[in-house]
Amino acid sequence: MNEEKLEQQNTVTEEEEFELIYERPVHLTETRLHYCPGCGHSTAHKLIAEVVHELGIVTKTIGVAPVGCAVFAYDYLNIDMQEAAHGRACAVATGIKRVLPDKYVFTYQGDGDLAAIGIAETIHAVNRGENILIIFINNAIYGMTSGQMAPTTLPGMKTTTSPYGRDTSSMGMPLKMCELIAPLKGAFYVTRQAVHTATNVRKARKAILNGLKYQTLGKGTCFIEIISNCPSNWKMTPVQTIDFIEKDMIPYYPLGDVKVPKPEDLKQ
Ligand SMILES: Cc1ncc(C[n+]2csc(CCOP(=O)(O)OP(=O)(O)O)c2C)c(N)n1
Ligand code: SF4
Repeated sequence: MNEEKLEQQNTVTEEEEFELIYERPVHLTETRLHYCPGCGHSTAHKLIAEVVHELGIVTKTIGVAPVGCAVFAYDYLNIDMQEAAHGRACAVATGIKRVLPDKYVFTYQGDGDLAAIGIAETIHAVNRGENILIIFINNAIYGMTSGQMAPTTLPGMKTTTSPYGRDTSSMGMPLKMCELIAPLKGAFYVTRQAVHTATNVRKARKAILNGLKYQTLGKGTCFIEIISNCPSNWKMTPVQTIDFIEKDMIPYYPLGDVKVPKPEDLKQ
């Protein structure tokens, strides 16, 4: 074989050399995320963008952004978004869905937003069986405002407002939102997922896919809790947060479905 032929044989095209196995979801904007390294919000955003793309519903989807670290979700998701005042996302989503029933409507809320100031809106929206998807990011703390205790803060967990650890005798037990709302008749699909490992990310993605798909049935509220990391306010490295989620968060907040539709409920 002459040298020229040998060179041709050894020259691989870019396509041959690199098999594309992952790319930035098309419905994420080019805006640089402000989230801290290791924060679960980025992963949750990515999943929403991917699922909306997979279902081909970007022009039919409207999200409601919270107050909290995810306040700029509307800058990151290339989806129609409406900002809601602190805790009011479920009420705003209710209005949007009732006026535009053919749209896929979801809220994206932290635990301070949804389980503290917005708990009334949340419970009443689910109790009415609003046909919306609620995505609830539980990082057991108020992230944006520098780490105050949330309703979801674990027993004994130190925060800026529970510096000696959450004392449940005076501060109450952490609220398990899935278990709290699942018995309501209006709750159609309730599940708790996480985004700290690849396997859990895949499961969380499937849950978001189901939550949006079920909306076309018009049979009630879908509620997806996502256990998420907050390295900055937990005062841990991103790697340490994975351990904390496994050893401390999941035993208190077990992962998995809390309420699933019966096969007959999945008929139009
Ligand atoms: C009515 C009202 N009260 C308080 C605040 C201040 N505030 C802004 S974000 C926030 C906490 C958000 O925490 P969380 O919902 O858990 O979201 P994270 O930042 O952890 O994602 C608070 C108390 C506010 N913006 N509006
Ligand atoms: S403070 Fe916590 S929740 Fe907020 S961006 Fe940083 S890691 Fe994420």
